[in-house]
Amino acid sequence: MLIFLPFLAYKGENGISAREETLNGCLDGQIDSDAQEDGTGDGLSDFWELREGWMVTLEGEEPYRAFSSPAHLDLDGDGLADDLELSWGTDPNRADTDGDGKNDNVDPYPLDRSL
Ligand SMILES: [Ca+2]
Ligand SMILES: [Ca+2]
Ligand SMILES: [Ca+2]
Ligand SMILES: [Ca+2]
Repeated sequence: MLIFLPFLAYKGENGISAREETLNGCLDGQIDSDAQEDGTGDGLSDFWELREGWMVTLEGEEPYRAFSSPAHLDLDGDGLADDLELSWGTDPNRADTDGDGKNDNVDPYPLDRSL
């Protein structure tokens, strides 16, 4: 049985419901008229940050998908903005992606905990 919840089901043009945007702290919390809305101005659209994300591949481990925040430029506070985390392939939710004790911004090998 399909339960139809109009409030949850309504999607803005970027494919994210107003409720989901609010829950995720999108800056305006409004239904978007612009599919490319980028609340943080980091060049990554809200939709992309919430739904696409990118793969994080730690040395010797299975890749996993990480999602950045459409409401924060640097959610994990490691000094690397989400767009830099993307280009480095690091996890925007973990200041120390590989868990070796050195934060991503000072770790010359942020995806290898042996280096
Ligand atoms: Ca953004
Ligand atoms: Ca960061
Ligand atoms: Ca590290
Ligand atoms: Ca490392």
